[in-house]
Amino acid sequence: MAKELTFSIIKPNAIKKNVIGDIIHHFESNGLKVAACKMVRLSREKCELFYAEHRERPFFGELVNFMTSGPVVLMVLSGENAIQKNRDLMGATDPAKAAPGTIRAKYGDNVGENAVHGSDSPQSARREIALFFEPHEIVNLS
Ligand code: FUP
Repeated sequence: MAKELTFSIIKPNAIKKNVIGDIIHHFESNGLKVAACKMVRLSREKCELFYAEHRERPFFGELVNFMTSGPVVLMVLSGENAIQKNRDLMGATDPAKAAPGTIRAKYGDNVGENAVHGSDSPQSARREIALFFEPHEIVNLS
């Protein structure tokens, strides 16, 4: 399996819990490396663009309100099979259904405020990384 890049967000509820370090530790201790990282407050416009595929869903407004309610940490993660590995470490979308020990089981509050985002395919990863990072901001890790 070749090295892959994926996109990760530590969401506002996890930032409030002061667990940025623990979440990054989940990644680093499971073979993923942080290739880019910044803490920002998302604008509504950028957040709506990021979640465009969910625009017609009933939870869209609440999702954008939540994701713009406080700072988030945006990261590019690098490693073997990084997209699936990150999804496995996050756990199911609904924290109540997430396997014990996963990030969402530990820090998710509900299906909306579920602590972390991770790309679900190579296409999503490319799109999401390009939305938030310039190529020169991503470190080439070996
Ligand atoms: P995931 O890929 O696990 O982040 O899940 P989805 O792409 O299905 O959902 C994206 C985001 O929409 C979730 F992180 C939170 C939000 N969401 C809700 O608020 N309510 C729902 O019922 C489903 C998703």
